[in-house]
Amino acid sequence: MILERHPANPIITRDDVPDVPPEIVDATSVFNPGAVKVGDAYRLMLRVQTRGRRTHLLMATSRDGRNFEIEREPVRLRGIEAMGETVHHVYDPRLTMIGDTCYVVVAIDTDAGCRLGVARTDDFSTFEFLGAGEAPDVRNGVLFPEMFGGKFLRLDRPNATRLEDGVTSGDTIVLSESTDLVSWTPRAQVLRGRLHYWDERIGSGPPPVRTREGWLHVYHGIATHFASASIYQAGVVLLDLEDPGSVVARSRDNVLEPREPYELVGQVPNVVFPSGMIVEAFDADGCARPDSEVLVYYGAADTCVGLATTTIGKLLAACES
Ligand code: BMA
Repeated sequence: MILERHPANPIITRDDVPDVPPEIVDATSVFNPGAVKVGDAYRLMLRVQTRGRRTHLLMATSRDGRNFEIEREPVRLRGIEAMGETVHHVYDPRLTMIGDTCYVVVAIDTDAGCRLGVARTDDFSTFEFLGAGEAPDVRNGVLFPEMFGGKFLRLDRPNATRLEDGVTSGDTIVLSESTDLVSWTPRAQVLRGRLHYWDERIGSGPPPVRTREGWLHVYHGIATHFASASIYQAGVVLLDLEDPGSVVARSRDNVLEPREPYELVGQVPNVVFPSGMIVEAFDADGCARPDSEVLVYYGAADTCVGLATTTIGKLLAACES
């Protein structure tokens, strides 16, 4: 088994979400968290949905990565009003530490489609919204944890396809670069979906992790060729350290798929959606150690949060398969 589910799964459910009136009362679901570990503190940014199908973000903190205390104050992205557009939902945050600053990339549903916005925080209580890119319809943005020649790099997924159920999706992951985190230029197409198999449509999961072998990246794949529902799974790919636009190795099979009742049944059935990943041990050069424990946080059926653990070595081995 590459990824082992935590015995206490799902580790966060709607019952754990505090009421924060008037915004959050009797939450419907909590899923797709971003994750970082700073010092000894594990931090999640949770996507919480209410009965009005409104979306809020809540921070949660833990000392062991398993038991989380959820804050009673929703995250506010200061300055998001400056977008000048009606913002319907801000969701699926991906968290990346660059130096001592935490950057948050969020999907933002507007009348003009889904855009990727970026915010930053130094204390996890005040979040400064930096802006949203011009690209009209793009999702699943993740920042690399370091800069390349003065530029930020991001993996993102253009929503080039509208599925029969009206959901927009895509089958490519693109490497983009920026100097200010707001204007992005596509640099390379990194990955394509594999028609007929587990990852026909794809999107980034958590941000990539530096290893000696390359950038290790967990992504989600969607099998769309089954009659009743799309199946969201997780897989892994290794990107070149110097040239992250090129693929070194890619898992043939998924490494996590919906199997447990809380993954098979819920707001959207058959979904595991990895969005946060914490690596416990790095070597002196800043590369994740092969024997390091890895915690993968994922949304289950768009309803609750699951945790699965593995090691860097096991994920690397999955890429080679
Ligand atoms: C994707 C996104 C995710 C969601 C997933 C499964 O398109 O909307 O937020 O978890 O679908 O419904």
